[in-house]
Formats: sequence, structure tokens, C-alpha cells
Amino acid sequence: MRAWTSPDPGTPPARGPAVRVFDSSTRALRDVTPADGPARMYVCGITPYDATHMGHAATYVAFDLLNRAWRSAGHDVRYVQNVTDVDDPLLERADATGQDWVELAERETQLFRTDMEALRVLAPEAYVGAVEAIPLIVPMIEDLQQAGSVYDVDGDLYFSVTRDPAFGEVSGWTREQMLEVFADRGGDPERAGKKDPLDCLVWQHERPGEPAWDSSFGRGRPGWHVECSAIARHHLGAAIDVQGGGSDLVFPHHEMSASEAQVVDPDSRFAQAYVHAGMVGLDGEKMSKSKGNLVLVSKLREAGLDPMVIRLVLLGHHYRSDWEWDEADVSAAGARLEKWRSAVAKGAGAPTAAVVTDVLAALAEDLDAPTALRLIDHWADATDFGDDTEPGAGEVIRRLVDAALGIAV
Ligand code: 5CA
Ligand code: ZN
Repeated sequence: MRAWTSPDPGTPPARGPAVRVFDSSTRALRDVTPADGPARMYVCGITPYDATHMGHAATYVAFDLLNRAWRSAGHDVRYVQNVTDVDDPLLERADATGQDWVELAERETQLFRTDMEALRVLAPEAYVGAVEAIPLIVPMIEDLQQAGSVYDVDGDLYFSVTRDPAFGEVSGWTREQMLEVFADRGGDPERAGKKDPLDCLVWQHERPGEPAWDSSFGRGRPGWHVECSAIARHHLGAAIDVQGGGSDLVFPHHEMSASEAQVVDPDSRFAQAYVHAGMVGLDGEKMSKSKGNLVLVSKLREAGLDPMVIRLVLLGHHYRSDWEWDEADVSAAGARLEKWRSAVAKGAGAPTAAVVTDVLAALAEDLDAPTALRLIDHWADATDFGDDTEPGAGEVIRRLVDAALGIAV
């Protein structure tokens, strides 16, 4: 499907260093310099209802920082994102509210696009819906069948997790930990007839009143995890650099999709790094559609808030930390943006060379946006205070915050 309109990625005033990010799988920082060719990144997209809340926005802005850090280091980036435009929660929401599921998904996906544009998130090269990907997903399930890792339970097809010797390595969790959350996160550990309670659905046969598509294993629809492994594999190949999403996807989603990919392509680890953004909360709980405690990007935009202020609020928290949306951060970010804008507008300003180096270094070292913001603050304060040593300093900083942080001043 169509992505959103990408902002100009800009060019930073200097080249940035090699990029390292925290890999959930090895629990260490990992150099994600692509071996050859472009960096390949797959980030799990929205299930299109109740979009775009601040948790979604924070996650996509985090991976936008990675995209920009790679570009600053001189790499091209192939970025792919999906839209889970058919799945149980979407169908349930459509049902509960008397809407057509296709219309609901299209409307919410469109809203998400406009929010991403407003937040100046670089668009993926391929933006792929689950429905349109069914012709890719079915052959992936056939490949899994060929590999002897799929079995039938009353017409539904399950993936045998034990067929991947590396199953468990993405999350590093014990079976007990996995079993504890599996049911809450779309799994069905209790279903009779499964070989292992952790096995996951790859194809669900047609249910009355639900959408279904033809396949070599009968009419039905794909399971969630195989959607992402099939889309990533088709658009990026068997071994990608970064698999990304929020930390709620570590298990089962990223564990399962990696295992499915690795069973089909046993010679490659699916992703070099599994990178996860922290959870944004509100009033002491994770912001989530199921709880309904949402702050929507579009609502704040409608109320006249500058999207760059929203982006600055998000960037003020390290992407890996869990944090709470707090109205007070909005006015602080507004003041910060004003300060930056007035300093940049002066033209001449405080020296920039060290600022440029340090901001790019902070972002290349696990996307440390809070440090980058403080460095820009110091420059703006010095400039505001009257330091006009460097002619054209404002333009250098404007380019820097545009390309590296996605902030238009
Ligand atoms: N469609 C699937 C991924 S294939 C999905 O998880 N959709 S979602 O709409 O629930 O979430 C979209 C993205 O936002 C995911 O990467 C998810 O991890 C992230 N996300 C969801 N809630 C939050 C939150 N409260 N804070 C941070 N990120 C979140
Ligand atoms: Zn996904």
C-alpha cells in the first residue's frame, strides 16, 4: 500500500560515526553497520484502530532516529513496515462498533500516515498491508510445511517452535516466562491438539462471518507472526540488520517471526539486532487500545499543538526507557523549540563543530536523543546569551537538528 509522504531526510553538516544499538537478544550494544549494501530495517507497524497514540508515535520516532543515524554515517537504508490490516483485535473492534473492518482499517491507516508526516518520520520504502501480503504469506507457510514444521489442528495450521534450534534466543526468556504472557498476547497455550503450548497459529481456516482468502491449505487467513516474517523476507531478504518494535513485541511476536524465518532459511540469523522501544504509559498503566487510556497525536494536532513540540516531547525520553505521558512536558518542549528557533534565526552564533560531533556521536550510541537535546540547548543558550563567534552557525544547527533529529526549526 501507499506509505506516507516522506520529509526530505536532509544532510547533516558532518558524517556521523558507526551506529550501535542495544540488542535485546544478546542484551548488549551491537554495531549495526551493514555488512554490504544498504542497512535493512523492518519495524512492526500498527494494527489500524485507535491510531496514532503516543506509544506508537514514540516507537516510530525511535526507529526514525536509527534511520537518520545510519544515513548520517553514510549508509543507504531500506526500511520496511507492515500494517496488520486483518487480525482478531481489528475484527473485534469493527464488530463491536458496527463498522466495516476494511473501512476502519483504511481510515485509521490514513490517520496514521498524516500523523507520521506531521511528526516528520521518514517513510518506509515498502509499506505493506497483511491483506495485500497474503500472496507472500501463503508461500512462506508452504515453505514452513516443506521444512516439516507445520501441523494441523482441526483445519488450523500451527508452527512447531521447537523446529528452530534458536527458538528463545530473541527474548532470552524461560518457558515459564513465555507461558505467562502468551495467552495475553494473542497466543492460545490451552488449545487441545497442539504439540507444544507455545506453538503459534500460521493459518486459521475460515470462520463464519469472517474474511477469508483461498490458499493451498483451504480458505482462511494468516496468523500474525508469519505476516511479518513473510513481508520482511520478501522485501529485505533472509538476514536483515534490525528488527524493531515496542518492547511488548519481544515475545511472542519477534521470537516467533524470527523462528519462522530461521526454519525457512536455516543458514541465517533473521536479524543482527532486535531493537525495542520502551512502553509509554498514562496514569500508571501502559498506553494501550485495550485499556483505552490513549493520548492521540491527531487530537493534539487538532487542538493546534505544533507537531515539532510533540516530537520534542518524545525525543526527551531515551527510546529504551518506559515513561509516562505528562502534560507538563508539552510546555517544556514548546519552550525548548522557541529557544532553538530564536537562536537559529540569529544567523551568527556559538561555535558549532563540537556540537555537531557530539550530537551525532550521542545518536550513534544507542540513539541517545536526550543527550543530543541538551547539547543543542547549550548551544542555543550560549547563542542567546550573545555568543556570535561563528558566522552561519544557525544554519549549521538547523541542518543538524533537521537531519539527525527530524526537528524543523
Ligand atoms: N501490528 C502489530 C505489530 S506487527 C502491533 O503490535 N500493532 S500495534 O498497533 O499494537 O502497535 C504498533 C507499534 O507500536 C508496535 O511496534 C508496538 O510495540 C508499539 N506500541 C504499542 N503500544 C505502545 C506503547 N504504549 N508504548 C510504546 N510503543 C507501543
Ligand atoms: Zn510485526
